[in-house]
Amino acid sequence: MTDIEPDLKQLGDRVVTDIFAMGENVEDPNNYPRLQQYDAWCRRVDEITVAQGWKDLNDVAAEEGLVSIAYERHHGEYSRIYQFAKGYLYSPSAALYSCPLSMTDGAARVMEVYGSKDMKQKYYPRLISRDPKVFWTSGQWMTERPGGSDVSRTETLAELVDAKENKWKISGFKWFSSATTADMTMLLARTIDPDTGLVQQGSRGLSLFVAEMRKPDGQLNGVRVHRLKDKYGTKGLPTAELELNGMEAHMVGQPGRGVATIASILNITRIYSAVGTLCSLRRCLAIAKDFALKRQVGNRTLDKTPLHITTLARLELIFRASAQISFYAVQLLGRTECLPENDPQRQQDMEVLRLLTPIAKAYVCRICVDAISETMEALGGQGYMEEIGIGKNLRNSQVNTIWEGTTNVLALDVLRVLQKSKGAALKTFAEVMDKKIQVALTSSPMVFTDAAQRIRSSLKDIIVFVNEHQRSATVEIHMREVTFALGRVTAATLLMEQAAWALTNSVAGAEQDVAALNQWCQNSQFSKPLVAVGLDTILQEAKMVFGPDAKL
Ligand code: MFK
Repeated sequence: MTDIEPDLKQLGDRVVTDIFAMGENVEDPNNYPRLQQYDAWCRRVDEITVAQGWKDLNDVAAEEGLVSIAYERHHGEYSRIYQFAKGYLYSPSAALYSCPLSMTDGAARVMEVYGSKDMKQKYYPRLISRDPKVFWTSGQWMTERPGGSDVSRTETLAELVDAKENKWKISGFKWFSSATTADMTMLLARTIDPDTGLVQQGSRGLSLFVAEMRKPDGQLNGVRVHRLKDKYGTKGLPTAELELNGMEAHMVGQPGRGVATIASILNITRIYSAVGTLCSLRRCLAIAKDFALKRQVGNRTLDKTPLHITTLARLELIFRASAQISFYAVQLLGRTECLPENDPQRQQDMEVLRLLTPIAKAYVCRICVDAISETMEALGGQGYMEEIGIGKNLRNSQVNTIWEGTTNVLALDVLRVLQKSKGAALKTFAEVMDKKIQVALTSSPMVFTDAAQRIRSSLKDIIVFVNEHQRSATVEIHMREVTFALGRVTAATLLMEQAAWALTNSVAGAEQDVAALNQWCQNSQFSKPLVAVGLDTILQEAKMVFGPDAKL
């Protein structure tokens, strides 16, 4: 482990020097991606030009091992924590290059778990290479015009060309393809039965495919770029609408299991979203804190102003809670990838991670984006100025509440886990949380009694609520609150684990850890009751808000 700290330190120095400059180059409006569809002879070329900084950020990512560390596994189950710690440093300076990296990471995992022998030889080594000349990035194409979250509406079709070679031709339209300059992509398509010509509808008719962006002669592989997206943020990242016309591809995993297989990518990119928003908050909070030390208001600096400092402390608390949740997900990801398959610890970790991932993405992204907005306010008008850098962090982070599943889609994913496991997932989750509380209580009973009582009571309320309502017709309405309540309680438990560890090991900052826990648990939002109301009442209340004549 002695190699990790110096490596993080050198990357920390780079993200405020050369990597920062690369990110700024990408964020310069003069360098935003451009699409040239035709050459001088009216031949279709569909060339996307990106900033030099974008290419440099790719090379840095490869050299720094931002994907590879997780797969080299030199540090066993801790490799994921090491990798994400580096991503955490890199991301706020890197103008969303973390987006192609997240999909590349997910694609590497799919190749490792589901790839054929050929795919493991051809793609896997490229996706995890540290050599920029060998390193490939991957896209991930799901969303189509008729549906984003509802992939059952997918129109793209896959026609079998050669069964022995597992060769397919894919045609359709992908509405959001991020990092369109990637070298390869993972995409969903609906297979045409070669015998009957029939196409199975619904999401169970979807399979996962891998395809290269270009053919060996350099021509695009049956892809036409219709246009680049004009997005609210992530401006330097090329996102495009693509028409696929006979794109050569190979099926990955079992036919009809596309959604379940691509979920391995989603579950990784969703953790990237949480960590990506978290580190943007860290960057913006650092700016706000520094400003508070220097800005004079009346006869004192802002950090001596009670209302201002209380506001910043609340944001710091949100950061700490979010850091605990996000890196707990990273820890579990590392363990599930490294422990032997038949290890009971692995089974338990997988169960907890499956429930935690949508909670982390939904809760952390939501509260951190709101908190970033407040850091902007903490600098007054200066915070609103582009040069300060909070604006671009806010714009770029906002996408994390949307892509790879919105807050509501993830809340419904939490419901999917609860219902599919028939309550077992929540039971395991509660047991794991309770064990952490017990360990903390044993180490310092006097310090943790009050917080432990509050957390246990909150957890009990959630379990009672879920058990009562998970089969009811109206359960969906409550899932956002249930998800957030689980987020709050997870953060509290992990803040307690952190404080207990810090006290036991006499670590500097232990007192702050205890204070953070107590403030989190005493916050009025923490034990916000979950209230069940009938569907009619909810609809009636919503309609009253919209007005009597509203069509909604
Ligand atoms: C950064 C730059 C951004 C630029 C702008 C971007 C803007 C936005 C661009 C996008 O559009 S990103 C959108 C990416 N799309 C998503 O994140 C999809 C969101 N929707 C979901 O996540 C839905 O929940 C899902 C598509 C997965 C629902 O699909 P189904 O087929 O209706 O779900 P179903 O039938 O419940 O599940 C099928 C199988 O997958 C089940 O397994 P079994 O067949 O074994 O029972 C599920 O358990 C499994 N599954 C679903 N989600 C899973 C999962 N397994 C593990 N983990 C998960 N998360």
